Amino acid sequence: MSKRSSKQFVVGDAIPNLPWEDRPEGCSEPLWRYSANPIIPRDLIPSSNSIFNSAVVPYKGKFAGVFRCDDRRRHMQLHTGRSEDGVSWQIENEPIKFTCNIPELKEFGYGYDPRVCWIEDRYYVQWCNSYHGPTIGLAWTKDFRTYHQLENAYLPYNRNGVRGHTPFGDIFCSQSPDLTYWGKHRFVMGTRGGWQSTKVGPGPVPIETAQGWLMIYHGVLTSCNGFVYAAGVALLDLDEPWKVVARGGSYIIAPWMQYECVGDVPNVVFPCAALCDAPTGRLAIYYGAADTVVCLAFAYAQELVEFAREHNEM
Ligand code: BMA
Repeated sequence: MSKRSSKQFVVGDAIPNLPWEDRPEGCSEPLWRYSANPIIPRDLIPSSNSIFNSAVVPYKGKFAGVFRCDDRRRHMQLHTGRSEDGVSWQIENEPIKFTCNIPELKEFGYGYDPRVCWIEDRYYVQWCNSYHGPTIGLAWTKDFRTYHQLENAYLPYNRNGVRGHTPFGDIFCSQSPDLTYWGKHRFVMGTRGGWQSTKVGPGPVPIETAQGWLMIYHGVLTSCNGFVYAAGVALLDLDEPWKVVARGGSYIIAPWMQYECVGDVPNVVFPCAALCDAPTGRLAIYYGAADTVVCLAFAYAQELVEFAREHNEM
């Protein structure tokens, strides 16, 4: 039975133990930060220089995830993490070693900015993978122990599903019947004014709602002191997700807190995962701050959709 027939606003499963804090009194923002941010310090594991831009999912009643840990050689690596409550994490000190029977892809160069998505019967991990330039790496796992690497989804100079490791970037949607061959590339959206004027790129795996796909995405502004990474929301058509239904002209989160403004790369918030408890529509959004630590923020899916509509600037 399609989950779409459900009367819930969000299509999906319940996560009864979703990390959550109520909106603080007097706060009218669409998104609010966890009061004990950051949840993961840069040196949680002995080898790490920084841990940020990471992806988590519900796993067997608890949580698991793939973490970006830049090590003290400043090599960008992916590590497995586990958590009972989604807030306190144990991250393996050894990076993930992908099982790969494609000779040309066996040599792992670097991996960063992972996303994790459940499809049918397994978790798919997608990350920025090095292959003669940054491209989109793909693997699946069922247990967060063995990861089976597949063909890269793209030619180099694509990542986050975003065009270009460049001073520019737009969001595209591509389709594949088998996760090897990709096509039907469709432009979704490009830059707009202000906080999203330099480039845009997708954030967490989009959330299916009764009104369309809720996409949280990052946008970049170039200030006189460099890039500023913020995040906003757009609503995409359910059946033709390259069609934008609404797009918020204002951000929902920008680097305001000290831990977002100070770090290896100042002024960065970079969401890579959003857990959603479908019956309540509560969202726990995981984001990297200042390319140094992992943070958590909360929102309601329905309010983010309303925000995109109310602040719509197509
Ligand atoms: C982007 C990515 C992210 C990073 C951001 C800010 O281009 O490389 O990993 O968080 O830059 O440095």
